[in-house]
Amino acid sequence: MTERDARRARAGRRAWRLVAGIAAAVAVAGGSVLGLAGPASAHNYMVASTPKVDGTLTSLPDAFEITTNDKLLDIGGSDAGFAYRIVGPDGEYYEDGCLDVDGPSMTTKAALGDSGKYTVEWQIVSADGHTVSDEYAFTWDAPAGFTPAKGAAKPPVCATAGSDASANASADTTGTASGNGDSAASDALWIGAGGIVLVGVVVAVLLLLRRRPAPAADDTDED
Ligand SMILES: [Cu+2]
Repeated sequence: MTERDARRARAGRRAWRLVAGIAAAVAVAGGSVLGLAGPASAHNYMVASTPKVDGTLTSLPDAFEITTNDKLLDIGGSDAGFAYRIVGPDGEYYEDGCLDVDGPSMTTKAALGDSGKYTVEWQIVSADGHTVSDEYAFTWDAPAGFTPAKGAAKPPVCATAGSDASANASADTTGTASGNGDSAASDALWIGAGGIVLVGVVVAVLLLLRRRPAPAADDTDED
């Protein structure tokens, strides 16, 4: 290769290294904010659930439940950062919008619709303050004589949150709606931030892969 080509190749590699370094730094910084770069063992993980992952329900449970390995962080009993959705085969939401966070467990109630494949979408706040979310499928095989409930196009807002006196002492009438709005907004924020970090990690990995020494340039195009 000519000297000019060699110089250009070196400059190119330097530029890639710089971009890769920046991307990696952004990913690490974002990851440490969200705890993604921290030890995975610090985060709560699901150890049991009703219904079970990929299980089949043949009768409506009193409550749907996610149980994790550690205490959940429910700051001020506000359920902030927690979400529990039961999505039907029609894409509608069947949970009642009310959450109960107790120790390592989160529960909600849902009246299911027609039989079929449902998805549980959940998000919890780990003991260390970081959110963890996941989803899983289960099959609803309704018993004879069951009257299917009607789903909601959007995740329902809990109608009775005001009865939780400790959490909503001063906000019986207006607190319910605004409280859930906050929660939905913070969910979106977490999901958005996680997505940005993920993009950063993917970019960094791609750039690092590209840093492999280039094969001797073939000069046929220029010289
Ligand atoms: Cu964490």
